Amino acid sequence: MKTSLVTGATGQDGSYLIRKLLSEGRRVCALIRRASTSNMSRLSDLREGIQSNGSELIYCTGDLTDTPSLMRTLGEFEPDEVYNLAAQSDVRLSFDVPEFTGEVDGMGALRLLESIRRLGLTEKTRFYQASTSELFGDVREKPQRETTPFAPRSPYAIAKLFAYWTTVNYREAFGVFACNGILFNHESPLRGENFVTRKITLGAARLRAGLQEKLLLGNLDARRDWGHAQDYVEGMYLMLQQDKPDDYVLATGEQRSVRDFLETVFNKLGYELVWSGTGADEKGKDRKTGRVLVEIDPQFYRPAEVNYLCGDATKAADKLGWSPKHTFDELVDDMLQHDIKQVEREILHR
Ligand code: NAP
Ligand code: F7E
Repeated sequence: MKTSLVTGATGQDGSYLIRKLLSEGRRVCALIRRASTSNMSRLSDLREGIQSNGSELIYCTGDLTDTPSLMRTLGEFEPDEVYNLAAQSDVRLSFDVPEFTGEVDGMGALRLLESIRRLGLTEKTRFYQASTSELFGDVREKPQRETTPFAPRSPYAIAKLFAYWTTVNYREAFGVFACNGILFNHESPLRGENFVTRKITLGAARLRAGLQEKLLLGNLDARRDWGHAQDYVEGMYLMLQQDKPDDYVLATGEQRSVRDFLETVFNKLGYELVWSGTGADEKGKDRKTGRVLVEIDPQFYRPAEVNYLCGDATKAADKLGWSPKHTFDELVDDMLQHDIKQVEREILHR
């Protein structure tokens, strides 16, 4: 049985990837950063131990800022694969905690790769690095692909740039089977509530139920290439099953603005947004009732914004046979239906 170690196991992608790896019959070591409060909500239905198909799930404790815990875990399990998904992944927050973000997102990848080397696992352990479309930042080309120059715009992206090149370097210098997945935004009902898509689907569901007055947002004109996280973990897995290590963009090739996302969600709930005002004074009102549903709060603006991202995943399609399965509409429906039910439960438990 092959063993896969997943860092960032409690996050959105970690929870989908663990299910994928278990379905492939793996022994999965899920690295958890233990805290005084539980962070296991996305894994609450997964029991530690042997699963019904013979695969196995093991929870282990570790932190990307703590080399001994990484050495201990890698040494104990000698995994065939490491998927490094752990990160301080909030771009806005990275401007407030730049050093911490660098430690986890940049140095964390180095700590893992150097531990693999020191433990003599360079020939055994394949490594996936969760790289990001944020590397393209102030984009130099449209759409963005593997050869597009990087132009990072945040401490998050700069830390991820360090991790990207560290991954390439360990592949070239030490022969580690190491891959960068340069993933464009991917969302799901398990997305953190601080990211804009989930903030909108949950906020709109709460607003309709009378639990929230309005939605306060930042830059509505930023454009993103949004896919479904379930499709993207398939691509991560495929990258480590190839004959040779390489770097791949995963994206849908479609881009929409935050405003488009908002209008789609509100339409599905029976509202029609009409816009008035400009900049921080802009408001979105319901056409029928005149009720203000959306307002701008400048605290959600970023010191430096990434305005436009749209990926070209041709290489992943050709070499991995990967393509996204969910449409944009299916993604929004999946998130919104989930959040409507979540709000109903919230009301029941009041
Ligand atoms: P996420 O939901 O924010 O999950 C991040 C995970 O990292 C959580 O499990 C978190 O644990 C863990 N973590 C944070 N700091 C840690 C540390 N010091 N040591 C160990 N674990 C730590 O992120 P995601 O959306 O699943 O994304 C997964 C990865 O892909 C991240 O590296 C992200 O930067 C990258 N990425 C994401 C996207 C996207 O659109 N989702 C696109 C491109 C790249 P806690 O539960 O303890 O906080
Ligand atoms: O912002 C704008 C904001 O925080 C998207 C992470 O997974 O994907 C994610 O990073 C856009 C930005 O995601 C609000 O200014 C407007 O332009 O949902 P987000 P992100 O920054 O694109 C990449 C690929 C990653 O790698 C990251 O880890 O939406 N926006 N108003 C807002 N954003 C937030 N969060 N909140 C607002 O109120």
